[in-house]
Amino acid sequence: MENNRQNSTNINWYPGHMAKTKREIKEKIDLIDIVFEVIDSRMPISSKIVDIKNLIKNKPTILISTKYDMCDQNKTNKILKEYQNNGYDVIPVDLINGKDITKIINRTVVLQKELNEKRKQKGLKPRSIRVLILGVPNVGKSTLVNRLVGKKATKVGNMPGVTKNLGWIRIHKDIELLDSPGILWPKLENQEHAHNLACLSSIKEEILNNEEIARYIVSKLMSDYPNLLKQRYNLEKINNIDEIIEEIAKKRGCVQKGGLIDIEKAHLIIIRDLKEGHIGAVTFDNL
Ligand SMILES: Nc1nc2c(ncn2[C@@H]2O[C@H](COP(=O)(O)OP(=O)(O)OP(=O)(O)O)[C@@H](O)[C@H]2O)c(=O)[nH]1
Ligand SMILES: [Mg+2]
Repeated sequence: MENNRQNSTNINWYPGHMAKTKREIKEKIDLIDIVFEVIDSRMPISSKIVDIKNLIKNKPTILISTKYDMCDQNKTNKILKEYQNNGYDVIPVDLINGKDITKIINRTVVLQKELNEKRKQKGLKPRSIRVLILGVPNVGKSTLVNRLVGKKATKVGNMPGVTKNLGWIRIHKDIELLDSPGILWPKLENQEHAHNLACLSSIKEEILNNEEIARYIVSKLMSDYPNLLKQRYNLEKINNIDEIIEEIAKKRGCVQKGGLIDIEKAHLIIIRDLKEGHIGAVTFDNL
């Protein structure tokens, strides 16, 4: 795979506002009981924040794997199984369909019971469990909040001493959610993970140009999903990235004035096709 990639930029991107986000999460973390850590099923490894454990002080975590409907389930299941083997509570979800939300609620209620069992032993009264949602950009955090909130939710009144500027929403009689999810950026130390994030999430604009993203997508499809690549663009042979992109450009009528091939337009088509799921169900991480 690596060999197929030509002229690839070394991604070394860590936005300045990350320090601020981390500080905000540190402020919030003592107010919450559990974390919904959101990852993308099409890249369950690349979209997971490596150093999250320190940040969330080992709070119990439910790993919510979004966009399960868009992923290569065989491949993704193996990775999610590995997380489970490492002690994670994992729930794959299709947030567009929304029926998986009940699983998240049920699992959270179990954790709430455990929390109150501990409180009881300390002589404390039972209370709702408080949840913070965390994840990389574009992973589905807002969609998840909207699904959880649904129509029934009500704003939670100020809790003395804890809320000040934070808004809590009651999403169930026993569950309260911090209304603004935390956005995290991975460190992008691993170049393959960085490229996966660039082509499957929304952070690409800042770190890679369209040509590089499109070329990476084609190289990844060549190695992992050659048949999907052939089918989508009706290609006979797929030996060389330049030839493939040129062929896609021709087939999609990407021509400039004077008949020149508009390769930039082809790049955009490839990127959009992947993003919108037109190429098929894919997972770009491998165990
Ligand atoms: N097919 C599918 N699409 C999803 C799913 N979850 C989220 N999406 C889509 O993914 C895109 C990003 O979702 P958001 O909820 O805006 O993601 P976010 O994490 O809040 O993004 P930022 O606020 O930019 O950090 C939207 O177009 C959603 O419709 C899912 O389970 N399946
Ligand atoms: Mg959002």
